[in-house]
Amino acid sequence: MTQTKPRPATAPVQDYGADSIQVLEGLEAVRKRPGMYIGSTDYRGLHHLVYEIADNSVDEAMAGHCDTITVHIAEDATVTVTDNGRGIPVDVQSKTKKSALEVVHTVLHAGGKFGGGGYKVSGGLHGVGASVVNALSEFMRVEVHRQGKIWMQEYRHGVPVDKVKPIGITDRTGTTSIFKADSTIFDSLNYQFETLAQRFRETAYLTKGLRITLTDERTDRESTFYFEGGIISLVRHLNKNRTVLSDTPIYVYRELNNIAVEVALQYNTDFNESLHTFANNINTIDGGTHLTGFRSALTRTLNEYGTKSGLLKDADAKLTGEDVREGLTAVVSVKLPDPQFEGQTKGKLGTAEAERAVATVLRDHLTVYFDEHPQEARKIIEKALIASRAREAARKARDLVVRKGALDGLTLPGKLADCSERDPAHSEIYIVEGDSAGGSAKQGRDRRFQAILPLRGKILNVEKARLDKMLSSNEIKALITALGTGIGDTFNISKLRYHRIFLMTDADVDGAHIRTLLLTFFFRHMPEIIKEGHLYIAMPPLFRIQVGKEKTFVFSEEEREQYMSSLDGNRSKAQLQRYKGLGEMNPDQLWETTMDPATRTVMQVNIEDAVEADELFDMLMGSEVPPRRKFIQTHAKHATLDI
Ligand code: 0RA
Repeated sequence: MTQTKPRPATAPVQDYGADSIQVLEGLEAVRKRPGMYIGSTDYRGLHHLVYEIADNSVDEAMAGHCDTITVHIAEDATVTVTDNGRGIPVDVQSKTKKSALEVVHTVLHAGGKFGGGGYKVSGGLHGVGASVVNALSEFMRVEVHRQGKIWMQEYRHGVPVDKVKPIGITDRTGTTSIFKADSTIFDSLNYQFETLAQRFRETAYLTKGLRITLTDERTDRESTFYFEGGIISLVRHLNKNRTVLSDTPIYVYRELNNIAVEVALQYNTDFNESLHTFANNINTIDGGTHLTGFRSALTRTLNEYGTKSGLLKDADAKLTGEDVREGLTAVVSVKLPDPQFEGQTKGKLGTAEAERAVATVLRDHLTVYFDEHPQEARKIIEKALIASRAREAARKARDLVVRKGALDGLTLPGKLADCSERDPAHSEIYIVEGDSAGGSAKQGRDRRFQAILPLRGKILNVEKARLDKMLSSNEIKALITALGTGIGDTFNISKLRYHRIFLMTDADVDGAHIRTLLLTFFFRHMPEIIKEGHLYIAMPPLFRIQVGKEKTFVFSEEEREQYMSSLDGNRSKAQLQRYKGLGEMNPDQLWETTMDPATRTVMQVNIEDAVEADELFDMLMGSEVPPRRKFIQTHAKHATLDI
């Protein structure tokens, strides 16, 4: 994350006291290595600035002093965050002889110094505070309404222009921060409304009663997020297209040993689990101790109630965790002082105490709830029992298939054209729709490292089907066998035979449908493959434009228009070819446009966040086309691969 762009150094300040020198050194450090403080200087880092400032206001809301936050993006990429909290303290501290407001905005990690107690969102993943945002902004201005006065300070590249001064009187309290990110540090100042909106929507769900409004002057868009029920609303939202077992989600909020535990859950008639966990409002996509506590309490309490009530007979073996999570939609949110995050992406809560806190709170609550709602309890236990029996049947079905050697990767499917390379790290597989496209791909490929698996016709809807039913599909069986990983309990990613898996389908509606089904299959049954970055979408072009010897491939009508207008006078000389489908390209063309690592364009599929991925299913499975396009745009990033 080295910076090469020239940019102004921090300007000198009037007062050269030891504190000021330290401050300057701090700001310089941030400006020299922004990546160390905010992760990157690409669009993620840019959006991070907004979250840093907004999260301070969310902390104020969590402390119970603020219920409205507005975020505004101006035409010139200036961002304004306003809250109606108590206002950042402005009093002069005896030690530094500076206003607390100034200290927060100029000293690294000064954010947590006051307002002790209370849980902080900031201080989480990158929680670096206002001083880092300030250092990375060409301009910042903070206005505090407090004790009848409006206090103000401005900064350039993090350095105060003047002291904190009163500039007027007011009858309200709150903080307004205005900043413009430094364009010499960030790749671009192009904020994405949807990216910000998604994050604020999630924050609003997690902070009951908080209203967050996002406005965008560039596009005149405005969204307000307010969920009276907090995570109850989130569970209802996640279940909105599903048939639920009871109308009202089960909900508990309780603080135990300084850990605030909030859980909402509701069963539906589907087979999938939709479980989302948060620690201090941070989405812990890899779970952690709070998740473990949730799971163990749920399984244990259901078994206890089942036995006590006679719904579970001795003949029924105990319900397993998998049984009780079938068709479960749940949100677990904990808030705790100083959370520890683990794992490569810091997406896993490590704090040991959270496990017992969640387990105790949930178990106590469910025990009372089941006693008071025997009908609801009965429905849940019956559903888990059905799941248990179905799982047994599925296991038998799988054993049968496995015993026949059908999935073990030893007997590769007949229609797989394998590559000669044996090292998975250097092997690729193209999963191709249809036999004719499969034929072109087989001829066009580099057989040394590229395998082709043609799939034919409709692949069954894996979203709705249970494993045993899925395994009756020859297409799915061939896919699993070719990949080599096995499936279900026996899935083992280390056996993956190709580290790059490309879904190659036509650019038409049928192609999109098959791609959706395949994506769904991977999301639901082999998520590790996506998480580890093995899954890609091949991008066959829609047009070839040739001017003289120069060929250009474009992927949409808009791109074609754009390219053609850029040709000006040469436009008449351009030869345009439209590809109707993969099968229509000859093997050479398919190689050149879609398969040659030197020239192809591919999209890597990634699960940005589990909530979105979960919502995705309704969306992908629905008939609405625009949201599906959006999925492709936002969840798959363009990448050109080299071998
Ligand atoms: C600590 C103490 C007090 C206010 C805040 C923090 C505070 C910080 C931010 C950052 C953005 N908006 C904020 N709102 C409040 C005040 C304590 C008091 O008034 O007694």
